[in-house]
Amino acid sequence: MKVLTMGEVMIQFNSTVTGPLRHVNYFEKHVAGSEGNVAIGVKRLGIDSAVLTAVGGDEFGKNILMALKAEGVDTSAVKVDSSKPTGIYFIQRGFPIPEHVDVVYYRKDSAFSNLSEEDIKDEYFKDIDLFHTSGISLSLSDSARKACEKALKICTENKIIVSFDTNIRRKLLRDRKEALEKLNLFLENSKIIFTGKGDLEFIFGEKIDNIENMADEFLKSYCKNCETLVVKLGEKGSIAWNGGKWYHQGTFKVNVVDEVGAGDAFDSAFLACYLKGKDTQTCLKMGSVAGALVTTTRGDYEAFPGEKEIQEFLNKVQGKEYLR
Ligand code: KDG
Repeated sequence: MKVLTMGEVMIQFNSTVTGPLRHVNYFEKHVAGSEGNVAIGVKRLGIDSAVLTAVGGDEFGKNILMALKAEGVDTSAVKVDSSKPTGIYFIQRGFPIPEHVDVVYYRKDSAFSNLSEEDIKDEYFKDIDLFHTSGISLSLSDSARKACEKALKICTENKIIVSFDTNIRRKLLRDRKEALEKLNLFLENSKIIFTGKGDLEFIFGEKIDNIENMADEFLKSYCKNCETLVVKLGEKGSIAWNGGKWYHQGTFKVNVVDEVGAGDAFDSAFLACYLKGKDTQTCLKMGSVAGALVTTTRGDYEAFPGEKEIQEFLNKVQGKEYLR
């Protein structure tokens, strides 16, 4: 089994203290970016992976390649574009809203944003069972979106399972109309779709009372070929629709240090379980464990568990999972 993910892998500068960035003197440097996180996550759970991305020929690009290789992710579909910079971003904590995390991007005109259809080669899809990307990649630039759409076409022609996370980033999309225009092809053609309560509210332009009703509406209106829809609800857990039935999963209580990356950890564990043929309830539970564990350290993927660690965690917390 092999997964190919497509998206911008970046360098994250993670504030070690709270407050406005102008007064933060110390940052931790991490490799991050949603789809790269998923490639690392599934690999830690024993599924081979590759990432289709572009980095600059700079030190940060080298850093990303080093990290992906160290995790055993296949980097043969990584383009090194020496004429463009690697995307970077900063995490500001607790300001101006206490407990809140703000993300500040420096990724305009980055190597990945300049990726185009010509960069998408058939050979990248050889031996691939599942392709995963997200709304972030579709929002970065027209050329990156067209490149993703070419990847989608190759997947459809070769019957590769397509998995998609709506991952709406409000700093990258103006409004729901733009979001729907850009995400539409992937919503229509993906077999597995991950979303979140916030993303559904953005897409429908209204607050949600009943999450299942809203998710049903989402499926009916936009997700023609979807077989599994997963809605991540943060500390309220997650639900999944599959085979005409809804499944529910609570969250695990951990000491949260950094919640960025939790959604990607969830997707990775869910997908790894899915590819191993596990049932939807088990996939949800594994997603929930991985999502909880990565929040216990700074950085998006460092605390992503392997099979053994998931078991150790479950043995310890058995019976203590709960819907908050
Ligand atoms: O899911 C975590 C990502 O959001 C983070 O690493 C940055 O990929 C990122 C993005 O575009 O927001």
